[in-house]
Amino acid sequence: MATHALNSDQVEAYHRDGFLFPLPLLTSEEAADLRVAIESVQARAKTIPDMLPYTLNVPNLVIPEVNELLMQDKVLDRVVSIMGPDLMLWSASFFIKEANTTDFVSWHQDLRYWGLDDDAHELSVWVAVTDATPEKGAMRFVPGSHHEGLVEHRDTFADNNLLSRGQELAVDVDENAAVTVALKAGECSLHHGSLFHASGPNTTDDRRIGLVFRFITPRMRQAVGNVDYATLVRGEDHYGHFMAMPKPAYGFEPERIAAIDSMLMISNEYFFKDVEDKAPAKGYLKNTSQTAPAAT
Ligand SMILES: O=C(O)CCC(=O)C(=O)O
Repeated sequence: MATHALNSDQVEAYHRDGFLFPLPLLTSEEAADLRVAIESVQARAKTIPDMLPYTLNVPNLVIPEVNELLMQDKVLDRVVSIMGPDLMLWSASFFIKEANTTDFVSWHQDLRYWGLDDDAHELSVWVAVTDATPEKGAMRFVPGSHHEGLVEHRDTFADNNLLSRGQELAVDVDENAAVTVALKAGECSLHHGSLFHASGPNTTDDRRIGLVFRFITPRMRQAVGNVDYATLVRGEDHYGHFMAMPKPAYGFEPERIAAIDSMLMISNEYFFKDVEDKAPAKGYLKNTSQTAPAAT
């Protein structure tokens, strides 16, 4: 058995509830170091026009420490325990809630606007780079809601909603049944792509930094857009449904950023299906006030 594999009780709990937490991933010192690395790249990005969004939407391609983390056995062994040996990274992104802000995430299911064809083959690993307490806007999960399959959503495009379309579930949510996903810096949670989940604002004096990795199996297909990108991180791809993500642009090299931007523009086809006029002109950008510390 791989060193960091989940045990059978954990795998059963994931399938029953649609999530698993808390799982230790980094020590508090390692989490603090990761925060420094992230914030220093974001501070540098702020000095170059239009670069900050790439640190938020494709951090694995512009922040080396983020790419190193997602490739660690501590992450992949656990995902393999649930999804099987062949694994691709479909995306990575930040959910940053600045101190004392109203930013929130409405009740939603991740897979609603991703165009992917089978919710059994996607899983998110959400890493708490800082503590994620209820006051900081920890996520909330409704246990077992993933068994309902994908349900209707409505778009709100609310300014302080961190989701791309401000989308929210158009069905009743039993909020009393929800579980608060309180995590210490360095811990992570796993959740299923059809799970009902949400999170409230950060009412504290410090930022809340969440870093999420979305993994799929190679058999998944992009059913809404024409092309999609995912990079093999474990095992083999016997299907060829996805193009590999472009090379990293750790130095914000313009030609590499242009290739990343082409990938992001393609993802607008499914993120903004039927609301094409709302798609950003340059790559996909969350509807968000996420910022980064001032350049030093
Ligand atoms: O970070 C948050 O508060 C929400 C994140 C989320 O919805 C997700 O990772 O699917």
